[in-house]
Amino acid sequence: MTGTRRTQVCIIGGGPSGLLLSHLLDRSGIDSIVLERHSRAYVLGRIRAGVLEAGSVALLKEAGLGARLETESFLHRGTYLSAQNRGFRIDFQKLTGKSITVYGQTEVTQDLYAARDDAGGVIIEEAEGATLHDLQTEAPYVTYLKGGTEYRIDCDFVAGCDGFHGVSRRSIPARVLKEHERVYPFGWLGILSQTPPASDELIYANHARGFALCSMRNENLSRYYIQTPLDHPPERWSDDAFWDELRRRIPADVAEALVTGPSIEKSMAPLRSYVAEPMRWGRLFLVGDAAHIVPPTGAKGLNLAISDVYYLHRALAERYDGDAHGIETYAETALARVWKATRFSWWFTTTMHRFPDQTDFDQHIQEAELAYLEHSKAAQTAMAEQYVGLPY
Ligand code: RFL
Ligand code: PHB
Repeated sequence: MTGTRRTQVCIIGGGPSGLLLSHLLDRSGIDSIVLERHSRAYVLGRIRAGVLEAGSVALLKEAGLGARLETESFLHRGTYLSAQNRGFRIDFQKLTGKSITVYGQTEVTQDLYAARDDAGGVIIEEAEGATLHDLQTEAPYVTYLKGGTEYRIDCDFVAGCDGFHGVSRRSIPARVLKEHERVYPFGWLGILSQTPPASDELIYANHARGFALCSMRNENLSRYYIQTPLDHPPERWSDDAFWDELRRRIPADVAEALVTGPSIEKSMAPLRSYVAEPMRWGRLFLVGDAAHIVPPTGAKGLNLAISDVYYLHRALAERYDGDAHGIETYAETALARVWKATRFSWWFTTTMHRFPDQTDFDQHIQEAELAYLEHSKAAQTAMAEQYVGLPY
């Protein structure tokens, strides 16, 4: 064994959760090392979330990460929902006093890498085989391989920020770990295209042929999704077939004006709701997708990762000031918010998608739910309050 070093918090995973945690800890004078399995280029190449809650934006700005976010993001005061090719609007600003911000996860991650570089933060890329040891003791450590050599990091705490397929959650013994899961019988096929967005705000469309979403990154970069069966590989869908199917599902006037072009990225994402408990085991804390997954319909995944990081960084800062209450209650505090967002994402997913065994009755129920949303201020307020993000 060569190369042992020490840090206060060893962070597994250099996605948004891990980088943001490292950044916030640094601002509280707490030292950390981030271990990332992939290269930075790979992490930045993943096209994922597009929507930030008002609370996420406020946190990023307060943490000094607001420069590009301020100038390159887009404030959306509402969103459109559509049922059977007819759209209506939910006015977040009017109903809740808050808006959401369109700013890609890629941009957030890029800002975080830049901030860590400026502060001299340690991010070890292409770290393979991370293994977590002695998590139930006061002296946990992590080993990993880089370039064929094994290294060891001694630390006070380990933060598992390594996403759904990471090693951290699997380090909790099966007899302790409780998993709650719903897997949906469909996926989202997404494309990115250098075309002006179909609409000034997002459009979530329910249709008897399946769900569709019109989203965007900027004035000339659009992101679209259609619900497809899980066994449809992206290659099966030509660009033309994708555009034709999208047009069939969205409001008729939007479909007519839709500007199409070649896709510059095409990928398929399965949909699941998943929550693991506990989020703390000894000196290990699970954060973000490592602990929970929501279907993307509510745009909650990245935002939940950010709220977990907020709770954990505050708890660790208090702990280094001599108060352990925050780390003892981290799991409970984070999970309370996670379950509310899990419920919202499940509700929005089941309301908007076509299920393979869906009956005529089920379709009517969905349409009635959307008609109620269209005309009830109470229903719209409940939806808007959750979409813009519950407080933390
Ligand atoms: P990530 O981003 O998966 O990062 C985890 C990192 O850990 C690394 N890793 C390891 N490193 C070292 N050792 C190991 N053994 C490791 N195993 C894994 C990985 O390489 C990776 O870099 O988790 P994190 O940081 O918790 O962030 C979560 C978000 O990425 C995720 O919740 C969102 O992308 C979800 N999501 C959305 N969230 C939103 O808030 N708004 C949205 O609009 C939204 N849209 C989406 C989404 C996710 C999507 N997909 C593809 C799942 C749209 C889609 C299509
Ligand atoms: C996206 O732009 O990628 C996006 C937006 C809203 C969602 C999911 C994904 O609910």
